[in-house]
Amino acid sequence: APLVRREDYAPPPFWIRTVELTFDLDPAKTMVINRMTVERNRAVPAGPLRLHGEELNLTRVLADGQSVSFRHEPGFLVIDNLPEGDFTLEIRNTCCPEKNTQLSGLYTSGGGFFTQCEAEGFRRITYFLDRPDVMAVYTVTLRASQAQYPVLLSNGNLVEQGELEGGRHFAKWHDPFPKPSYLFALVAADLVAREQHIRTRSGSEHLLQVWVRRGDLDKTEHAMNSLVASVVWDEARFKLPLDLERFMIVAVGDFNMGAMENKGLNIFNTKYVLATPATATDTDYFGIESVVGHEYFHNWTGNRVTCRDWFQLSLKEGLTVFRDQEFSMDMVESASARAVKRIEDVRGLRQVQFPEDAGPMAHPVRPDSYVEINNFYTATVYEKGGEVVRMMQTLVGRDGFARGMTLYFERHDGQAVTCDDFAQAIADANAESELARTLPGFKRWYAQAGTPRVTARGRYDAPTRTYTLGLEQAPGPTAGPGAEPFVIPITVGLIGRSGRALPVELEDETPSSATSRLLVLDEAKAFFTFVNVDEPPVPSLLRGFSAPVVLSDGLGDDELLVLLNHDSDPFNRWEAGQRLALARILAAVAGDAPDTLDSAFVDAMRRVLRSPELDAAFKELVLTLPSEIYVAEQLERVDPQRIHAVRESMKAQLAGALRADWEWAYDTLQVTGAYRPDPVDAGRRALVNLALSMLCIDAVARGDEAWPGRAYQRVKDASNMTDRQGALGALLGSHAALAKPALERFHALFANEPLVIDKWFSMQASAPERDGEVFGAVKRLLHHPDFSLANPNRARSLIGAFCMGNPAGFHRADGAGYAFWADRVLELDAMNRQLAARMARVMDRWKQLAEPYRGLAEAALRRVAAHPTLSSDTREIVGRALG
Ligand code: DPP
Ligand code: ZN
Repeated sequence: APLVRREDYAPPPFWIRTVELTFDLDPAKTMVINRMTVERNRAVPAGPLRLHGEELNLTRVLADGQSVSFRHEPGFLVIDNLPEGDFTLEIRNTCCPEKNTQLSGLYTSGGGFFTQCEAEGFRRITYFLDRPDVMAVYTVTLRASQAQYPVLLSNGNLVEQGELEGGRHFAKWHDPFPKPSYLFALVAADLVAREQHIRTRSGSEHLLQVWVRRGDLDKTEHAMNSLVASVVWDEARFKLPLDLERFMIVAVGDFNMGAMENKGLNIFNTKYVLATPATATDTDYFGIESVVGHEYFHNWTGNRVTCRDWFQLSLKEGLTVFRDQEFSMDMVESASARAVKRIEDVRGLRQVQFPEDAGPMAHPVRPDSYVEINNFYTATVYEKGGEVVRMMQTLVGRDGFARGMTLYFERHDGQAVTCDDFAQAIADANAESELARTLPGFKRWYAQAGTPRVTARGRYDAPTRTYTLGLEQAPGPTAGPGAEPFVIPITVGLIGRSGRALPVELEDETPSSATSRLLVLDEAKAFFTFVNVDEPPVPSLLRGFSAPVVLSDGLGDDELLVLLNHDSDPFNRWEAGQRLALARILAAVAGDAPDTLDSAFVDAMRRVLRSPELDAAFKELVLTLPSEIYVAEQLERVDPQRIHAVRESMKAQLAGALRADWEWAYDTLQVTGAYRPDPVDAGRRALVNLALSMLCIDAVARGDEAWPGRAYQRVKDASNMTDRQGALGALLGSHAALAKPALERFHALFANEPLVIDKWFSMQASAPERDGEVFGAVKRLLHHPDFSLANPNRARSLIGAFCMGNPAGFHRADGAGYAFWADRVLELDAMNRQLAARMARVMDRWKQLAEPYRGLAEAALRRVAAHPTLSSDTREIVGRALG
């Protein structure tokens, strides 16, 4: 497959204005009639009509009712001799949904038909200009067996339905909004719906539906609540109403992604719909809320205004990630719970996006080229893109950002536009803002890859009571030659040694009592002088993680302890604790210090754990050591076994040194009463689960059976999945003998709950490795009757969880983990290339590895790359890794 370049974008020579699709649905051979009205785009030179098509059987082509000659080119149907002017085009083709293991286009799952068209799946259904700047109005008729497929859904509004002869029936849907083909969807299956009628602020009435398989209806309440909350929030915060009579969510068990925002007919992975307290954890509940929100918010940011081309993917994804993060934060009451969400989001960014941005797949938020667009649904486009939008909001303020959104929709509703158009609208609505002042520089966030480094050094001058902060930036190593400075918003505070917040007034400013403020670093280097500073301050920089950069401020333990104990910014408070831990792990990994923890650190952790002011959720985040992957990212040469050994040892020390404190937490913080997935209860459950895992680690080390016994009991009789999974994790994490019977028990309880069986696989695959036990278990689980490579959730739960989530299990000195990876990627590649390419990314950072890992990893990569029939998706990933 050729490289596609952003600079080669050209508007299409034809527009397709309306599409009438008729489907005769049959798993083995579905017939599609596709009638289009086509207009010539007179702004570009005339040429043949080149329609995308993939794995289709063409049966007929008529232009204005007459047959026309056509030819096939790889991936295209080419029609040369078309009528002058505008015309209708009718195409008939068939496809085979039951053989569609790629899960892109029209496929079958659990006896029903489902579609996934983003990014380029529509061309696997019929021939089309399958590109997002071609927007058409769709009318869709579905015909199928009434008994097997009683529910027939497509985008928009239901206009007609009825019976046909031969036990078949039909439904006709019309979507009044022009849309790109990637937003087309259909569903034909035996489903039931939870329904809710709502009346919005503006008084309009709508029907909301969540469609699931029979038997899953009792698991849809949270998804429906999340949908209602999303509708209310978007109207309240951005004045963006629901624009359809009917809004549907459909859950499907085989799905490559989390969910898909098809206009009016969102299709979701069951993982982001189905939940009961017995089957889903707090994390699952929050995940459902955020994904339901995300897809709903796409209705405006993505659907009403869409992307001109796929290089602009972050236009909708970065913005919609930002919106779902804001939604989740607005859904909680306390500032502390907002901060917890922010910390979790940043932790995810650093764990996944920072490594991506430093490795072979590094690309700008708006990429310049790709081979397979599916490979660019990345943490950079999504999460870093979300951070870019967040920085815009920081630079123009929350109200200013809302004004910018309003202008964006005034200008671009109904259009397919670019990231530049978005930034311009936000800046133009805020002409006096720092964003407007710095816009050309700010847009480098879209153009330059790599995580920028910011170095900060402060100097206090007692006689003049001033504090001068020098800030310097350098682009990340993957930014490319000639990278120019970024515009970096840095929120700062100054804190006295006793914890007092100091004023943050710059020279020549009118005095203010503010204790937090924004600095904008838009050059390579700048100095800021604070006045009226009564004592040498500890700087609290990058509060709330105000920019996606790596900060080096040179603070030592004493200063970090001041921040950990006193910072009014919860993010930096957490960060200070993580940095204290990270410094100790890194020193021990380097062999510069023993891996024994000092009392200053242990006491600080105890103070946090015992603090009467801090929330349990926050404590749990502070008391969790930085992950092995995050530690690895700080190093030039990575020995995953050494990192694992040091981290496990420090965890065991925290377990032992704080035993009485963990016991206290376990005994006093249990949640009683009915399960509610709110942040306060969830925080308590998280801390109790951490306490239990620490107590089990300590007990097993001492040969004490009591805590593992309690954990086992909890696996048997916990009243919710969060506690049950936490207890099972505690047994697995401490290598307790009771882990095995607990696993058996857990499986027996949930044998008929696929999403819980996914957890059962992934918990075993990500358990801390010891003597190859986990790897052995993973290999055995491949042959478990419940395992299937064809189901993406199941494949991810075993192979993904092991290769990505278990560095010490995966990076073996004998290379067997890499060989396992290569075998699975090749098996998957023959079946589902998107999923295979995703799994292939495990090896992104192989060049960082120390020997013998590095050489063995390279050999496995070369074996995959040499495979003769490798998909272009996986080839692009391994090619970049080796290149
Ligand atoms: N389904 C993916 C998402 O919502 C792609 N649009 O982000
Ligand atoms: Zn999205």
